[in-house]
Amino acid sequence: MAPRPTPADKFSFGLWTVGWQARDPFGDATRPELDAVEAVHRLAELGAYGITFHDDDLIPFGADAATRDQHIARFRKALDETGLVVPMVTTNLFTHPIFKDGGFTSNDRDVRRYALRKVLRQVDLAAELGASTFVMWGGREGSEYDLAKDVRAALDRYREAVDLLTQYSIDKGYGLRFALEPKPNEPRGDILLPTIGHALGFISQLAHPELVGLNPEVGHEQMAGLNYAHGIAQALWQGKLFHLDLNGQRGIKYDQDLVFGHGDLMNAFALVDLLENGGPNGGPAYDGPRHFDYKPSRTEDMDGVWASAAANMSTYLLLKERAAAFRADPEVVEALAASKVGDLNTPTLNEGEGYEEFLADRSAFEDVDVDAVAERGFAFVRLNQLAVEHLLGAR
Ligand SMILES: [Mn+2]
Repeated sequence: MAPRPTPADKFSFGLWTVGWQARDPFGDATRPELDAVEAVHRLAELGAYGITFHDDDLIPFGADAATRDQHIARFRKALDETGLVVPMVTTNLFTHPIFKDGGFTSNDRDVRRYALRKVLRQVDLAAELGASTFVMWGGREGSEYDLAKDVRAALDRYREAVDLLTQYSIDKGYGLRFALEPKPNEPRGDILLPTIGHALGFISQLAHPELVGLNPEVGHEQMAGLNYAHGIAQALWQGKLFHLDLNGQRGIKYDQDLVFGHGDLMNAFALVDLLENGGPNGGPAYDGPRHFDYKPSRTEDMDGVWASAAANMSTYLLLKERAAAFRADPEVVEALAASKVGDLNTPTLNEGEGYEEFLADRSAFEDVDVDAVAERGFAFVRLNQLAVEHLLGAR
């Protein structure tokens, strides 16, 4: 039996996920439009705690002020009725044709100024709805042709935009944190800030790096052939895991946005173990929303949409159960010790030891029996097989 989620599990969904009508580059929509109010109610019934949205998911692009207010009021009423919260909002600088060469980094200055105004308006709405995180996925910030984009100038303009947004949030007292979402490609041939590492490097160049972190997505890192759990670990290590997008991806291909765990299940297991058990004293390493940014496959009808939404949450909870059982298994504890996993926490140098003392320590070098040390096995495969057995319910 799959465990049932409750709001305490902090599961959240993008409005654009369950609301996706399944238009793709080769085919028309296979599902009807989903009203935002219905999405709020259905997600609450399924046990989610939060809903997130791009400005254009809730309010049609170009809507006048009265229409905009109506959409926001209906949405707020649904939130009040269900208790669902809005922990994060994001912005759409990719759908409208004006953003065909990007928003913050378009070669056209008029587009850049328009994009920044659009985002400032959404920052106001984020604060109004009580969100604490503002995500920015720069899907169109990039190029197809290397000579057509001055990447250093584009990064200057990207920085200029993020610096303005952080200063605005500070001056308004919004208390927002901004989270950049890396992706290597799609829809652009090459997107700026393509990976967690690129984005971390960019953040170090900002006016307020303390207010800017990451929103890494499973599939986006895997599209670049990278290890998502490793990327999340580095983001945690640098205090930059502000938010995350959970989904599934099967290898280096187009962005699949499958249900969480429906791609690399072993990596998803390691990820959940890290998030839930990787903190100090074995507690959670991350306390933010467990946010799903997936797309119900084009083959599914509306019943399939809600079944797939529930699948994300039950897969996460099952992996959390399996990870707890893995950590509690005495044989795993022994295997972790045999693999010296915990030993990596011991500093390489002795306390107070500088390079002079270190160079004088013959036991560290001159007297080492290199052949004997080289013969030691690490037994990593045994440890991994224990993880597989827990994952398959054999333990
Ligand atoms: Mn994606």
